[in-house]
Amino acid sequence: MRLAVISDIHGNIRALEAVLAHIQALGDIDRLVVAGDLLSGPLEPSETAHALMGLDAAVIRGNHERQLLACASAPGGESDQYAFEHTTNVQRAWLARLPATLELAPDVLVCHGTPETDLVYLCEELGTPVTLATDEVITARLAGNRQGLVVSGHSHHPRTVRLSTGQLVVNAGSVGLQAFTAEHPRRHHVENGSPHARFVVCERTPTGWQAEQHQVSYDWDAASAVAARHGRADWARWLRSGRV
Ligand SMILES: [Mn+2]
Repeated sequence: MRLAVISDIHGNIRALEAVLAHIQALGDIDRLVVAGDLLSGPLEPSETAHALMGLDAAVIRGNHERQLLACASAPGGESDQYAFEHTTNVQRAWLARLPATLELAPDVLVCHGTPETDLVYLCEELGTPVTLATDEVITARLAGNRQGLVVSGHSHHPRTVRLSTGQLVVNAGSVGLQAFTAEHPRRHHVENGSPHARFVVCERTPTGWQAEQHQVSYDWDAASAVAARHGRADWARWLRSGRV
């Protein structure tokens, strides 16, 4: 079984299209998985929703899908509000139907953050920059889930972590945004050091699950220009450099 896992697209249609073309060219993929944070950001949320809704893929929601939908009752953060205002009712109804986690096979769990919350990084400790959490902490965050492969997103930090339980915990990284600063629950930042879109291919082999992390070129200058045009100098910088 070979899974292509993409996550944290954040409305970056150019990065998404480049990654989907790359996956198509790889061939031999049994299932495409999308691990949440699909649209929020100052780019092209509606075009991204349209592309995702047309895919034959297993899709879960992230924290930003919840936050985007909550903009219906109260103003949200800048990125969620922009995506809320630039998507259709049909697209938002689709978001509302997405599950928070998915057991794709008896030995495969997909979640956005941890299995219990979409707001906590599964593999990282907050700081500037974030660091790798200990084996014990990651195992505790799995809350008894013992699947051989656990795939997440949320931190935008591609990782492959083998736990002492034998489980492989994989972060798909982010298709759409390679660096960011966040204030909650306390100030931290992530920076991957290049603007390339990230995704991962996970394969079940006779000796267990393996992960191949991929980096894909796309027109990040064009994406950066869209962010700048929409008043987000921070996103413009993050998109073109992969640094905060
Ligand atoms: Mn995200």
